[in-house]
Amino acid sequence: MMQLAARPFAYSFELKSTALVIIDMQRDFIEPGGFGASLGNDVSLLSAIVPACQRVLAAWRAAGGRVVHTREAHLPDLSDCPPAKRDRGNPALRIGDAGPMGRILVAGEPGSEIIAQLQPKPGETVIDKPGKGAFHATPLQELLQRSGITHLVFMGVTTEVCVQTSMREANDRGYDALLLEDCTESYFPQFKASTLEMLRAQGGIIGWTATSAELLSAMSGPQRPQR
Ligand code: C5J
Repeated sequence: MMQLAARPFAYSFELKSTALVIIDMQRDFIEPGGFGASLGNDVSLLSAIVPACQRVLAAWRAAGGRVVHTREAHLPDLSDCPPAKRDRGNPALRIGDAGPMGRILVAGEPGSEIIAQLQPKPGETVIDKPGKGAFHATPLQELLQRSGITHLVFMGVTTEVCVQTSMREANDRGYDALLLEDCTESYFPQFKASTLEMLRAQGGIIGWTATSAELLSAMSGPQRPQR
């Protein structure tokens, strides 16, 4: 059992029953010239978390922990994209339109790929999700249950959209979920700050938050289990 300093109180987990879930670290959200940038967002805010994510992913892999990557990616015929999602508002580019890195949020397009620095390794799970949450219309719950996973450590983007939705879905399904504060980001700093607050309010009503340093310290400490 490992325990780390976290908010609102300590978070305990066993590596064998915990998955690291990396939400939507895709080129279109994070790299200049992608979908996020084309909407006028400052993507440097998001790319700033990449080194911290890399440190956590490297330590998690070295410890032999289970890794799940998600991508927000629709089928090429958009049959899994409800009109309510595609038609919302009046953006310059809609899901499925040709953007700077291929068709926006469509599986197999360059922009929907995970950034090079966090590329999945063979054996790691990659889930394409049509919604904001990682559980909605995906096999994630079944995969986690089959592997005896009860705890989830989250990183990724964006904090208040796909990360928060996934954490709330995880909470409803009975997982103990932790979000790494410096491994998640939003195009809107005030939304990130509010999301961290609301997730851990009321005694951790949705889950816990901690820094990557706090997690890495717990993983390198004397409590590290022999597997
Ligand atoms: C958004 C996401 N922001 N991955 N997707 O549309 O948070």
